[in-house]
Amino acid sequence: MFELFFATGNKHKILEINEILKESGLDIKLVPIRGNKIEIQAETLEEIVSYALKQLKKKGVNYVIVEDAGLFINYFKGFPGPYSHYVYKKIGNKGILKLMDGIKDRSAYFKSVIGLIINGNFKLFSGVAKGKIANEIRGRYGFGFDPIFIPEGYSKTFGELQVSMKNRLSHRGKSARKLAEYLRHFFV
Ligand code: ITT
Repeated sequence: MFELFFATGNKHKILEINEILKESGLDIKLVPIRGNKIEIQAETLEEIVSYALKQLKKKGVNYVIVEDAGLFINYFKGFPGPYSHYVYKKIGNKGILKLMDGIKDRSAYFKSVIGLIINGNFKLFSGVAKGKIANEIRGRYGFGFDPIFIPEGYSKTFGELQVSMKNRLSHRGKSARKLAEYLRHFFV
């Protein structure tokens, strides 16, 4: 079994990406390394991930992934986007619902960018899930903004979907499948 480091402090991300790797038939185990994702404030997830990869390479980590994700609300021109972690910590789902109070355009999307270092090379894989902000908090699965995000074509929130179903529709499911596809070609 090949061990691939994952620089994250978020256990839900590990669970979700692990499931995709397993589904793809890859014999890869994600090994979390905490406190190694050095985040900068930047306008795009790609910049944040690329910076984190450079720092990891400087530390001599050769096989590693890092992921940055965010919720982009169209009415607010993409806010909180790359600031999602901070905004979630400060105002949470209740705060977002309050900001959206009375706003008709509730369209939003989640985006995930996974960065990989393999043999010293950098690769980025991204995925987007379109949907809308719910009117209330619903569901106990997942994490973060999951209970207020309804994926396009569905009525349930991500918070009401189990990991396997969220993975079929989600931003991270999409970026992780691209990663799995790349790794499959790399190892075969
Ligand atoms: P890292 O250690 O990997 O950075 P994190 O939780 O800080 O973990 P991010 O910076 O990538 O993750 O994500 C920013 C926030 O966006 C995160 O704290 C959640 O509140 C929210 N978020 C990201 N992906 C999400 C998802 O799939 N479902 C719900 N909320 C999500």
